[in-house]
Amino acid sequence: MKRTALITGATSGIGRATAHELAKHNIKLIICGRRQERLNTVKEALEKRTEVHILNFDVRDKNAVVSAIESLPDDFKKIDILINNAGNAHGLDPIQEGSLDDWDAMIDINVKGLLYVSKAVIPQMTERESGHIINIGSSAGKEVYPKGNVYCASKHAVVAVTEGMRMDLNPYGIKVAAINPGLVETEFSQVRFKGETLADNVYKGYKALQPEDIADVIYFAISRPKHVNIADVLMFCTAQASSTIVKKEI
Ligand code: NDP
Ligand code: 8X3
Repeated sequence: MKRTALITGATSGIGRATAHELAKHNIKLIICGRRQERLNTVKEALEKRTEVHILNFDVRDKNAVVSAIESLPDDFKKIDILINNAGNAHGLDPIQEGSLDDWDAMIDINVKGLLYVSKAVIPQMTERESGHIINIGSSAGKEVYPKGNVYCASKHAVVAVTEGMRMDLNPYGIKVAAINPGLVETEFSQVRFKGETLADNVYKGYKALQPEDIADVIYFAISRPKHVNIADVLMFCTAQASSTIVKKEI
């Protein structure tokens, strides 16, 4: 039987590339995000390969999360794979200059949003004693870098929540994984720098990871045999050795 995957943050970057990769493999998709037009465009492209359902909600809004999951039509209600990908960095400032709004956004979206969506989906997985949850963490969840403070904290939390989920869901045979990329060329830096030209320089002078590279690894993880769980992956582009070491040709 066809599996169904729910992907948060499917309007852009890693989430959108993952939706395309999974569609190639005939997995039914529930694509989520806030930008309705983007969701429509992504759905239209994916429908050539698989069935697609759109959920438009802000992961920060716990009532909206619950209503969205409850609204799923019968043929999309059974979620086999949950990909908690929605998230961003907001700002890159020393702690003493950081913006409270940016901090709220990162904690509310990257951490609390991931928890809300998981809470809405996990009960059906525990009931069936099967399922696969993939949380998109970051190299920033493994290592703190200057001015990364709250974004790094949010991604450290994702790694911790992933480990906690894996332990608590172990009796139910549910696979839980964190995929932790380094620099990936997406709209991430546009969001982090609020569209400023600073964002244009982030991926210059080297070949960053592409969203499709992360999608490949996600598909690898979800296509392993039942007894194999790819529990934790750290991915860098070849030019990157750590959060602060990137070999650039300028
Ligand atoms: P993008 O900015 O390209 O995509 C972010 C996605 O998250 C969009 O689809 C956006 O959809 C969604 N999103 C953001 N905020 C919300 C919200 N409040 N409610 C619902 N959806 C939301 O960035 P990436 O693809 O790079 O980021 C995806 C994930 O990968 C994030 O968790 C990020 O932290 C992580 N990551 C990124 C890296 C990078 O270098 N790019 C490296 C390591 C990890 P919409 O705006 O339509 O709601
Ligand atoms: C995104 C990678 O290095 O900007 O999580 O934190 S980084």
